Amino acid sequence: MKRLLLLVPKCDGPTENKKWNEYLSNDIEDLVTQNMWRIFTPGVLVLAKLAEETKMYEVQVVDEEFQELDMTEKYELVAMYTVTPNAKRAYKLAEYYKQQGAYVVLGGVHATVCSDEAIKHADTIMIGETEYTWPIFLKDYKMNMAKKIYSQPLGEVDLDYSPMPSFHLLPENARKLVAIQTARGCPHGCKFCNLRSLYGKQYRTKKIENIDKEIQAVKQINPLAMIYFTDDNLFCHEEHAKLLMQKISTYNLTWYANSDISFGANMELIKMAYKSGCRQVLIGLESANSANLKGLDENSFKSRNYVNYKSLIENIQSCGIGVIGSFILGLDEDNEDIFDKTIDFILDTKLYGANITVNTPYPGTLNFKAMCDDNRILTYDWNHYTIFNPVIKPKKMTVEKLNEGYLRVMKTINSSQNIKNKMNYFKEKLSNKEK
Ligand code: B12
Ligand code: SF4
Repeated sequence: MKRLLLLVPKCDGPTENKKWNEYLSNDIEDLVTQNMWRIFTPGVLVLAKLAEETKMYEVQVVDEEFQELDMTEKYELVAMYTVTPNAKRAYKLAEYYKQQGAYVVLGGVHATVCSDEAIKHADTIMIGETEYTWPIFLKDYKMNMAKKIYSQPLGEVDLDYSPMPSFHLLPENARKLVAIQTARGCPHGCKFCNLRSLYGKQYRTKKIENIDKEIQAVKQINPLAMIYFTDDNLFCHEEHAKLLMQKISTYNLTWYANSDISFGANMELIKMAYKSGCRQVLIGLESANSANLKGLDENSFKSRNYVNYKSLIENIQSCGIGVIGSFILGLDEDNEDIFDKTIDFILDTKLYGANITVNTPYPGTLNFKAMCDDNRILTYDWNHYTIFNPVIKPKKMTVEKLNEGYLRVMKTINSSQNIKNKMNYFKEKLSNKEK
């Protein structure tokens, strides 16, 4: 059997000892890390399954966020998942494994949107989704006829053919919160988002029975596992979400998901979600400054909903589901008052969590094109593209002010007093619910 390594390289970060932001102190680095959901990157488990099915490979999966990479191990085939901030490390590892005699494949988001760059470092690159192309590659590779590029047209993969991910390969320390994807796509098309360059415009769902099988498989490796439904927007297809929740409501499952704010306007859906075990949703609120939201997504959905943000968050949280709001600081309409506005918004709404990022134009997005055209990109060193490190010149403030403000927002919302206030709010909401 040939040895195949499916590898998710870690993001090296902007400097040797700074993972997220080159200017900020180490305690803020730790806070950013603590605020993150730790999840083993799920795409490689799909490729693992398809490779296992050929019965020709001994498959190993490594996500460097969870496992140490043993550089003494030898493989015939090494395939890596790339996002923009791990691309440079992936290229370095590609050179290393090629020198060791391995055949190297690169895929995932970054290799898809920067294929001309990625191809210089790999024997083969896989553009886009790979349910159809990876098995073809494996056949070609077996016959020594592998092509340089395999490319999947956008939006054509039928998710009924997406195999059960090889959850059994997950390392022990990655079995607490496990990713399951139930659909691909999102109706909004935000300017800063890479989704459409990977999945196209269509919204595609998996069959409920297949999702159910995936949940059962996760429970087999850890009966207490929590599930993170990684769909980019779980509740945007109401019927699919309801069928899913009906199915899982008997399971005593705890689960998290990503959503847009329209979830907060649908009390029936919120109650079903709570009942079926949903305890946190991550929502891209993007900005506490409404001027930024106009035109941020295709139909200005976020701009139209801004006036209701607070009441919609209250609807969700009062039912016992914590909202993690995601914010981008340094958008084009932001001046220095955005920091106080963001702090006030977060404290006011008693958001369960806040994911504070800075405006980062990822290649392949409309935002990236606009920043290139305006000559505002400060560096093309992908290690700096962590979403917590300024890489463009903000319009209405300096980079220094953006960093100072970022620090202040993080310190304020994470102060022990503010965390205590928030926890008291949740205790009160939950005790009211029980009455
Ligand atoms: C869940 C999730 C996470 C989880 C898990 C990590 C992960 N990458 O999945 C967590 C919370 C840890 C996370 C962290 C980060 N994430 Co994230 N994440 C997602 C999300 C919402 C869903 C991914 C998912 O569930 N995939 C399910 C699998 C089955 O689908 P898939 O990944 O598309 O896999 C298919 C293809 O891509 C391909 N493929 C996948 N792996 C491989 C490997 C090889 C070798 C090959 C050939 C092909 C291939 O084939 C698969 C089957 O068709 C995506 C959005 C998205 N849909 O991609 C963002 C996304 C990948 N994340 C993003 C970002 C920015 C990050 C972070 C950098 C944020 C940060 N600073 O921490 C880190 C990077 C960490 C990392 N190693 O990926 C961006 C990446 C943009 C970019 N250009 O880099 C995305 C695209 C979000 C967006 N809307 O723009 N993320
Ligand atoms: S709502 Fe979220 S997933 Fe959908 S396009 Fe916007 S950023 Fe991407």
